[in-house]
Amino acid sequence: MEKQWWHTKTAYQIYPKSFCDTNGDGIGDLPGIIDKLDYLKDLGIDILWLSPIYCSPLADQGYDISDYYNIDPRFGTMEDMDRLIAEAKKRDMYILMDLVVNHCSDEHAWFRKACEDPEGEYGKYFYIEDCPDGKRPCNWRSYFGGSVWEPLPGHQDKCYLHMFHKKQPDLNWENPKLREEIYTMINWWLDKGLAGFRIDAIINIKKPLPWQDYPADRADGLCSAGEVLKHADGIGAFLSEMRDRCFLPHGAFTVGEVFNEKPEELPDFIGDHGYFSSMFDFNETIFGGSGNGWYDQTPITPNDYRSCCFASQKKVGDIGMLSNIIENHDEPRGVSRYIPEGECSIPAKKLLATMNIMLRGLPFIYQGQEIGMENVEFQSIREVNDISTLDEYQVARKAGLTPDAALKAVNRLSRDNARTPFQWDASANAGFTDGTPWLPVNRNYTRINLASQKNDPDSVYQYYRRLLALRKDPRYAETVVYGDLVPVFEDQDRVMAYYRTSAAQTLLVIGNYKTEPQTLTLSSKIRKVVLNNLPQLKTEGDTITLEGYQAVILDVSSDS
Ligand code: TEU
Ligand code: CA
Repeated sequence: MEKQWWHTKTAYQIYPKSFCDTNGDGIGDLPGIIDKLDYLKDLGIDILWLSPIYCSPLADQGYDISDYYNIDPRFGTMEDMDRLIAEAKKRDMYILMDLVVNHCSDEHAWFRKACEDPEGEYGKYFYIEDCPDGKRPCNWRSYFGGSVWEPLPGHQDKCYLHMFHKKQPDLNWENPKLREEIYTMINWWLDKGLAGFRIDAIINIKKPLPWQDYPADRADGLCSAGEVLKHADGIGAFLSEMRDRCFLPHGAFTVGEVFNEKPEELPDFIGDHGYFSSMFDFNETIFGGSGNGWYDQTPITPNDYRSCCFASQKKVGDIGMLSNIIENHDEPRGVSRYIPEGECSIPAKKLLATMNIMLRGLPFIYQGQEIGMENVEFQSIREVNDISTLDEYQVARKAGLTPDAALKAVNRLSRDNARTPFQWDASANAGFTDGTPWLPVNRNYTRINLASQKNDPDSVYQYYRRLLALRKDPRYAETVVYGDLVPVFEDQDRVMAYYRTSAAQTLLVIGNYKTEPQTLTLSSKIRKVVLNNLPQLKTEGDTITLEGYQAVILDVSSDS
């Protein structure tokens, strides 16, 4: 694998709406992000991915774009955006925007023109079909529930496709004119100085045509979008065209949100000349999923988490670099998901950080992860904002769960868990806003906030700073960034351990994922304890005893 400038970097996802509000309207904004650049630099962050801030009705929190060339006034102005890019550059930081081009908003001018003249030029930017008597072209289910077909406004005998929300009409990538519009927009942003993009739902842009039903997987007679994706071939033509027309000429960094990729396609996706620079590892997030819905998802155990991480590492090997996460804006908080209920201690949060950040690949920290933010606890479905969660609540209720059981089931996986405001301090609204936050702050903000951790050497925040620094420490960087990953102690219950090996060095990363101590026999001498989430490490001869949720990084390089 060829070395790239971004391999040594660390990335951070900002969900702008919940990051920092500077004008008291309860919505995070660009000036708030600029104010926090030094905080992020000090944390050890190089690359910033901003979830969408383009003009949008926010039906799907900005993933429904009504103008690709303008910043939504709720987040700020284009001058603010230019200032953010410039201020980041001054700090050797890089800005990624979210590229959402599987669909746009139904309030985009293109869709409005399509509704005026479905047979005209803009009608061909979308998938518009004749739907006499409401008959739908196929039985696909939207990610947000219900049919993917919606009556075209003003044309009851026609319908349009939306894989996501009905306010997110899919763009027709089979239309070269539409693709040209997209490439022009991408290059316009790259010419403004963006370092690249996170690429949203991009695997959805290729539909299996002509329209056809697939076996229904629920009583509603529909089939999942995931099932549809299995039948779509030829996406490479679009992705390679986008790479060659946009990303390559700008040397852009791109990370794909790719689900359901075909294993044999991996080199095409993230190899040296792949469509993208990297793609997220979602193996852990999709574990235990059920076609019946979130209520039926099997919780992931520590041993499952270990297996998922190692399977992804094995699958990718030296083909390219994965982007590793424990959470993002679509997922529950990682510490609430990957640490068993009742065991979510500070050492456990640090252990999870160690296990994930030390994997081979680019770490993507999600805002608030660095201070150990946890899931919210909904008291009522009325507290829920997320359209996906609201849909899954109805799915659970239709499956027979009581209101309380359905709420508890969707709370575990709700996207709102990651969308509550960043908890800066213990003041009103956790210092996020002087106004009323668009989504209530997690009630635990007086216990979990940055201010209480900033100057505490034993805090989760300070541990993240030490952990991230290893990627830039000349003593360890080559091994941490490029070292092979070799699992070890895989048969030891609730121990996650792996070597990171380079020509000159071997590091051993070990986590005791139990509350009780575990003793392990090492096959190599400990040269140095590089990092420890507890003050001490018990060793005796070639054994070590890890306390409950103790994680260590050991230099076990041989003398030769
Ligand atoms: O998500 C794409 C997606 O398919 C999964 O994340 C998931 O199925 C979806 O979030 C429903 O739970 C991307 C964005 O990350 C997400 O926030 C948007 O809602 C979606 O695309 C549509 O743009
Ligand atoms: Ca604001």
